[in-house]
Amino acid sequence: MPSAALASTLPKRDQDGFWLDGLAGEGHGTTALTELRKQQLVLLGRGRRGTADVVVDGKKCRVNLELPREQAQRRQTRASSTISWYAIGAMSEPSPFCAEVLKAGARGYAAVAVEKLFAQFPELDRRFAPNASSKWRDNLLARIQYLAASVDTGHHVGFVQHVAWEKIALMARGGDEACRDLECSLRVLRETLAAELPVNASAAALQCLDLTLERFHAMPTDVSMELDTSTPAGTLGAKYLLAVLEGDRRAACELILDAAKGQSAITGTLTVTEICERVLGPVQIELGRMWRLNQISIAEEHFATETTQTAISMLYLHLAQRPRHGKVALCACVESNAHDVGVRMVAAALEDSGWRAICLGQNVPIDDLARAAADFQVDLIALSGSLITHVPLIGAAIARLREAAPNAKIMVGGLAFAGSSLDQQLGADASASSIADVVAVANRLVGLQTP
Ligand code: B12
Repeated sequence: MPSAALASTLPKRDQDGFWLDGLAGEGHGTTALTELRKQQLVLLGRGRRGTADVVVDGKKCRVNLELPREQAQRRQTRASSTISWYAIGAMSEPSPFCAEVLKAGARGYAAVAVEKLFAQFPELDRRFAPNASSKWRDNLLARIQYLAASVDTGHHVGFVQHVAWEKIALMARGGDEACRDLECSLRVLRETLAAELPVNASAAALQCLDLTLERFHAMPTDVSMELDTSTPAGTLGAKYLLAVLEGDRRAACELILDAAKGQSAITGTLTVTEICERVLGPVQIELGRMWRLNQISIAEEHFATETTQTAISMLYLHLAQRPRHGKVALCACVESNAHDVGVRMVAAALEDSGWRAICLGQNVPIDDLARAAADFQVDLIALSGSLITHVPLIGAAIARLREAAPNAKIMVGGLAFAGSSLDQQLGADASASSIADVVAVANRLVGLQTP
């Protein structure tokens, strides 16, 4: 389904030159219009032009799949006038229409792009055997989804960052050749979308790809270590990581618990919040770096993350025994986000300072989130997103939560928000980048003093 944000802006009369025969009149709600729009997008995504007959709400309707030329040109001019913004990494104008077209036609575009890619670089078939084309189809499909999320939010830099992440991972696995494959596939994707996307939907996607390609060669092929072993907390993190990589969960957790109990020879006493912020958080990021550089396997990353989750759970018993002030926070990752270490740390930090935190963890469907917010009568909702693809869903969740829990304040955070103003764009009340800031910001939002 199109996002709630898009659904709420759907025009009754078509502003893009589509005519909504039979549905634009009285008695048909947003759902029917949304469904009609979806069918238009699917057809456009498949490259259909002219008109088509579709059935919506039991009624046969004719939709126009051609746009008036002047409107399309005006949109393209407006979009291209914002190019200079991308150059400095600022936000662009969100293009939810482009995003919907991309999502609706993603499989088709990926298939066409793979055909072009293999026609231009026939050796890929041999190098990626067996099932070379299906591997590339999956790869391009995922890339189109990241692209859709970036144009949806106007945060084109999100796509650039994703490709930069991929470039390092590929460099570590296949060297220069793998990086060249990535660049070629992006060029072919651009070619494909330039030819296949409806003219009024292409500008944002092409600009995002151009920005990425422009920066491709400047993207690093290596990344430096996250843990700062010149500090006691960094040294503790390094010892913890070593114990984990040796497969010794108990030794790893004991190191962390010793710090919480004031028995660590390395750090002395650390609060739960300090352990999250200065020890376990950097360890997790270091794990990501090691995986990216092909130094550890997925199994090792999973075991380490699992151990970190255990450590966070054990720390729960060592929270400061502050009296509760009565405010309640709901902490969660929206659906499709599997990264819940950060949000668990947010919940721990809030609990540590007197909040009652209800942490729902990863991948929470929007309706259930809304129900929980209403049932627990929460004062604050903290939503976490790690990838750019999580951001549109957080936008949809905020819209839904404003109805379900109108008095609750909403905070967003996580890797996907780093260095952007996406929080304001989505209509959140605040954001915070570090655990230390989370409590101060949360307190301010609900009118509490931070000690
Ligand atoms: C562990 C991990 C996983 C685990 C997660 C398990 C779990 N239960 O959490 C698994 C294996 C599931 C996973 C999957 C994927 N991952 Co992953 N993952 C990581 C890794 C290594 C660590 C994440 C973590 O624990 N970070 C530590 C926490 C503490 O950091 P944080 O979440 O940013 O939270 C901090 C702040 O952001 C803030 N915060 C967080 N939430 C909130 C909320 C609020 C309200 C506020 C105020 C603040 C706040 O507070 C925290 C403390 O400072 C990162 C590497 C990295 N650099 O982060 C990659 C990473 C995030 N993953 C990545 C990717 C690509 C993926 C996958 C797409 C991989 C794939 N091809 O399948 C999937 C996507 C899954 C999905 N649908 O979400 C990339 C993202 C790159 C990009 N820019 O697009 C990264 C960066 C990988 C890397 N090696 O560098 N991943």
